Amino acid sequence: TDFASLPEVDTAVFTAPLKRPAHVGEDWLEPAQTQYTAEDDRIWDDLFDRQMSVLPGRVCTPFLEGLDRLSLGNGGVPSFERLSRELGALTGWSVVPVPMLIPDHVFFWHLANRRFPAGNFIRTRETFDYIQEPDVFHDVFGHVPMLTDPVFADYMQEYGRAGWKAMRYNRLKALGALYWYTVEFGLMMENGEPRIYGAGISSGPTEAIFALEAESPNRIMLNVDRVMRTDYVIDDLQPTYFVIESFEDLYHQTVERDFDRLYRSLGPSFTYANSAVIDVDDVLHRGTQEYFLRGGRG
Ligand code: HBI
Ligand code: FE
Repeated sequence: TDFASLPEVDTAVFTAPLKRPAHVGEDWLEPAQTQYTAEDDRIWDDLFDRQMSVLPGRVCTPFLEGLDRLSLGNGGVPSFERLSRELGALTGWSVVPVPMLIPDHVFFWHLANRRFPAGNFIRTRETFDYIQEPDVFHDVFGHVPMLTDPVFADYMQEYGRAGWKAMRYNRLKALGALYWYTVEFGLMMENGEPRIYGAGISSGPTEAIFALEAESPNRIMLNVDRVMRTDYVIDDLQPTYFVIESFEDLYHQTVERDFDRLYRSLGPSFTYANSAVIDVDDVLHRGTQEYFLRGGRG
């Protein structure tokens, strides 16, 4: 596949019908990043401070180094141009502004070209704790520091490439599970203990402690095949977290797996419930699932 230009995709088949705003082109890129208000910058700073009161000692070292190297705590929403310049020098990635959730095939195409599409807008005080759509805080605070790690940066590009294959086999749901349990909610061993690297955990108010310390969720060593057969919840804390040994482990599992064979062997729906523990699992912690037995977020 040629990743230079955005190939024609039958969007009626492959992607949810997202309505493209009139001011963006086929690539869904905003012409420029928003000029944020003083209140927007204060929201960024308050979100930053809240996360930094829980993350040290819980998040992986490459994340903290990334925050530091990209000066994400220097006050206000960072400039994507500056981030792209600095990240470009480190790992060749850039950060590009998009208005909202973009179609899968466009998202994959940007990743395959080492461009990270980041939400342009920032949440309000009313939606400070939870927003459905990824905003600039989730995308830039949660995802961008990870792209300073050379191996993780390569994994993200491979994920984008894998997206094209998944679309040909109509297996986007399975590949989406891999994204969910790694890029969004992944844990990684560091000095013999799980640490956070998933952006869905590192950018949110409560999940950092739950993911690492609660009795409720399972913590299971990640196996790519197993994860791609596992259902996931999108609007609550996770029943199961998958743990990698290292980014090299994740990268090699992903590039060495023959996805053509895997997709041919997968059924149309997920095999395992999101709370399941199965025979082949290497279990670090078997969860009580008490949070979900009590009804979760409700
Ligand atoms: N769009 N802006 C944006 N951000 C995402 O994380 C995103 C997306 N579109 C599709 C998509 N993610 C999914 O394909 C992946 O989560 C698998
Ligand atoms: Fe995300």
